[in-house]
Amino acid sequence: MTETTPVLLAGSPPHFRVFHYDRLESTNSEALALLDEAEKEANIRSLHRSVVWASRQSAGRGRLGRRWESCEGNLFCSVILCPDCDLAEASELSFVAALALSDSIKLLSGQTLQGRLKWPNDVLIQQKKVAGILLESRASLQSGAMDAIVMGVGLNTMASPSDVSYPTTSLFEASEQKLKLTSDQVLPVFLTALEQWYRCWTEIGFPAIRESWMGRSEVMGRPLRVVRGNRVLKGVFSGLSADGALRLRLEDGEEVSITAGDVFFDE
Ligand code: BT5
Repeated sequence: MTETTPVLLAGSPPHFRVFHYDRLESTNSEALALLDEAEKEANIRSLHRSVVWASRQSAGRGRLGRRWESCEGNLFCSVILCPDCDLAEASELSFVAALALSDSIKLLSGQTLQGRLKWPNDVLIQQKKVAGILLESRASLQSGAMDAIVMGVGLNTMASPSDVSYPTTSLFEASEQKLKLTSDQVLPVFLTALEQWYRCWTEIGFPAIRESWMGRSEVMGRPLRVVRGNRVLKGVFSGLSADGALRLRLEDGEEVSITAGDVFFDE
């Protein structure tokens, strides 16, 4: 853990405290380390709405230990949240983050780019991945119950890697006007959108998030392949279930709920 003090970021909503670092291995790891420190002083909740933001990231990670290629100039941040709920409910926050990213893309591009959403945690522009979300939870050493969520967000603003298995893009590459946005311009916009969707989640509830997410889904009604380990399921996306699982209508007409896996378009 590196010592740092909160920075004032123009345009950031007042509810968030942003800690800026020049370079980190992973903003998620730093956020988890901050939580470990706070637990020693029984002070976890003091970190609610703290944001770890790094200008450079050397070992960004995705789900299942995958690598997140962190190209220079892109946004890397992790938001600490302590919602009053259990872990299953807190996993809905990845849909909250995706909606905030999609709003941010629309706003930052002057409505010229659309961030479409792909289950479970991707944001796409023109069917290429522009952002990823990694939720990690922390359990209290004493009670074992979840006491905080780290919402890691990587958004390709300036560049995207070409040597990964899925097509990728950035706001710069995808926009006709070749948008050049710095992460200190992007982060306040994302946090403002996140605050709105977080409030929607806490005050109205997941059904509203689910509806909005489905409205922006890239995959509704499309033939998909869902891969989990060695298992491959083929079918058509038929929506999100009440708890955020992916509903897939299989070729024989049976409908199944999938809680984890990777989705590929099958066309
Ligand atoms: C994700 O995982 O998409 C979550 C990525 C979260 C990264 C942020 S950055 C800030 C915070 N700190 C961290 O350490 N992590 C978070 P997953 O669904 O497993 O997708 C990973 C896959 O996306 C890789 O295996 C590649 O195929 C692809 N990929 C890697 N880097 C990419 C990039 N920059 N843009 C688009 N796709 C990428």
